[in-house]
Amino acid sequence: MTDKKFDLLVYFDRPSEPCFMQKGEQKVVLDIPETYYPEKYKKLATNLSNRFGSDAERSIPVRNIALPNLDLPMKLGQKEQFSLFVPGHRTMAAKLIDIFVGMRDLEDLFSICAYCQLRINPYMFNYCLSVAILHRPDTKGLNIPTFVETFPDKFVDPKALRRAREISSVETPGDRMPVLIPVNYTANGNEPEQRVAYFREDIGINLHHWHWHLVYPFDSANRNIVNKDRRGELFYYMHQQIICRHTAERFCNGLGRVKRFQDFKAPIDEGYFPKMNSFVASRTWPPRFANTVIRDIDRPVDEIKSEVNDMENWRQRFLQAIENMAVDLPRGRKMPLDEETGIDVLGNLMESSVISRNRAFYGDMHNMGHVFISYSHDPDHRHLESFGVMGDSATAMRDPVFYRWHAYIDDIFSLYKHKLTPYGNDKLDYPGVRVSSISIESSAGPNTIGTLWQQNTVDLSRGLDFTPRGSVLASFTHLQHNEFNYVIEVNNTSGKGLMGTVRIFIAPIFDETGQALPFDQQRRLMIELDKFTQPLPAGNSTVRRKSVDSGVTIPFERTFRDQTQRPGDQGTQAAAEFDFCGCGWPQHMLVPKGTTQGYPMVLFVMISNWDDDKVEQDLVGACNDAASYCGIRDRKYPDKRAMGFPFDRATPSAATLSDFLRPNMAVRNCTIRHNDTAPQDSG
Ligand code: CUO
Repeated sequence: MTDKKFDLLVYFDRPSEPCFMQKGEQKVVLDIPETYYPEKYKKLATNLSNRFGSDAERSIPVRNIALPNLDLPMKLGQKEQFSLFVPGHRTMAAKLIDIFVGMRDLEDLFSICAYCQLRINPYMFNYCLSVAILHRPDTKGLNIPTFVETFPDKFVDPKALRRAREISSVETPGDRMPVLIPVNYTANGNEPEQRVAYFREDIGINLHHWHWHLVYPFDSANRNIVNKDRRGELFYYMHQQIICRHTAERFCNGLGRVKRFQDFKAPIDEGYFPKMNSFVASRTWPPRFANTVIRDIDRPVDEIKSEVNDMENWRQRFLQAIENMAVDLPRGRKMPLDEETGIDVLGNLMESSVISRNRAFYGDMHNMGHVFISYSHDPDHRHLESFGVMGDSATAMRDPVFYRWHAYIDDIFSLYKHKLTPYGNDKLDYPGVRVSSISIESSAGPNTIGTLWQQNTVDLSRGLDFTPRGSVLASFTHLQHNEFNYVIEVNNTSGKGLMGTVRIFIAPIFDETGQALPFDQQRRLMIELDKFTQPLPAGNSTVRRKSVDSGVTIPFERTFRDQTQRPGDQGTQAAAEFDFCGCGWPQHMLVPKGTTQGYPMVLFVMISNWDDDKVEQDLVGACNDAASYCGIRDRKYPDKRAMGFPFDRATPSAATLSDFLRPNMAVRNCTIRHNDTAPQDSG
């Protein structure tokens, strides 16, 4: 550990203020080589460093290095929006990531950052530096401040931000009251989709999605950054789980499943008015009116020229590949889609990432779906508008159409899964292990989970450029549930100790019309709640597991990176582990909202044979508590089975979930009961 890597954090403070201004609460200034000042500041260089350095507590010397060619990433204006989904932006970002990752030591990295911070688009700069920090060996364990703190404009109602600015200008830090971020500010009850706005616009969910795409970039000149174990499969699975979770929320709120966005020529029924302002671009995020149709894009400014027909062609090629269970490779070769790796190959083709086996042929279907939708209000740039929220991984989940698009993508993956041989007893059963029951222990009553509204705060000060210093808290309302335990009764009849993987899922029982869900539909709505390895002593035993220990979630304080909750001192192993692990479904959204009367769901548990699941690797020091949706940094995915096992494949012989059960599985009907009263303070 060196101090140098912590210095990089200055670049996450006040992202659009030039880096020669004082940074952070510790009043740091950078001693920047004169040649680094852009033309517009050059004349003032000496003056500026005196002005911002006069009461500084620390000065960081910036090494004068030979600068690489930055023409490509500098093509994007500093006041523009940046989207990972826009091919041109991706290429620029890939180049910049490559430069950051390639810097020979931290001093050089720090130096190139100073130069870039004064010239490069702040969103792109932040993204590329974050990716570099996650992938350079010498920056391991460095805390990247949560994105909501750096760019609160991507998550928070602008009225609340304006109020925060006022407060920071007129009140001293000790006197500042939290600013209230309202709930339900993007539409009223006439818009049915508004019933699930608490899910779509949840800050934690959007942070998770942004973080996931940060950990799994799809473009980089350095293939190792992209080529992670089963990343294509994880793209499929993490987004599939988002769709399951969103569907359950819809059912709890009297909404049906989303209509897949598969007719590219049909109007998109849902409108979305994000009501957010971009600080950097000084623009309002454009809305999409109801019944907008996606159209061919011709935007020279973004170097995009693409036709809706391209999407149709790519889709046809996917359907053909799945039909043939083989993909076309360049130069006429074919590659079979096998049981083991087919989904991973398809995931990379579909997203698509640079490790797509044939981007020229299968194109860029998923990313361009985001692009077509996000430019549907101004496909030829005649109104000089930038992209809508679907164009940014930090904001895309706010828009109802996100779920329609990803549900369709998921349907295509599911066509492939349907082609696979159903799991037989050899895969499903675990001879010698009998699960007699699963139940829920909670304060809400037996087999009942209580949900409620809770209020919490996030510190906005880091993102309020050009305002006086000191913390400015914003208080927001989010869904929460009371902690509960799973209690699983197991009988190991083998006569010796065994190891098992416990897999816990929950799913709706009825569809939107009140009909019992057939198994083939219900299995696709199975939400993974937890997965863990468990020693099973011979004979009867009881496994008791806390909801907060879930293998899909990270704790609330880690989603929001409340620095007061950090364990250990800065630089210690404990702090380092805490720091990296920002990817993970937010714990407060583990279970669906339920209803005030009590929403019926079915809880499922399976114990599989660990010998068939285990991946031999050293996990010491690895962040692995939210591995199901995020994998483990620099390690293999820690479960050999297909993601979503045992529900990822169809089982035509089972009409109901009961038909599917084996002796090593158990189910329990349970109830999610929502307390719809004013939010409780988390404190
Ligand atoms: Cu995460 Cu479409 O991939 O948003």
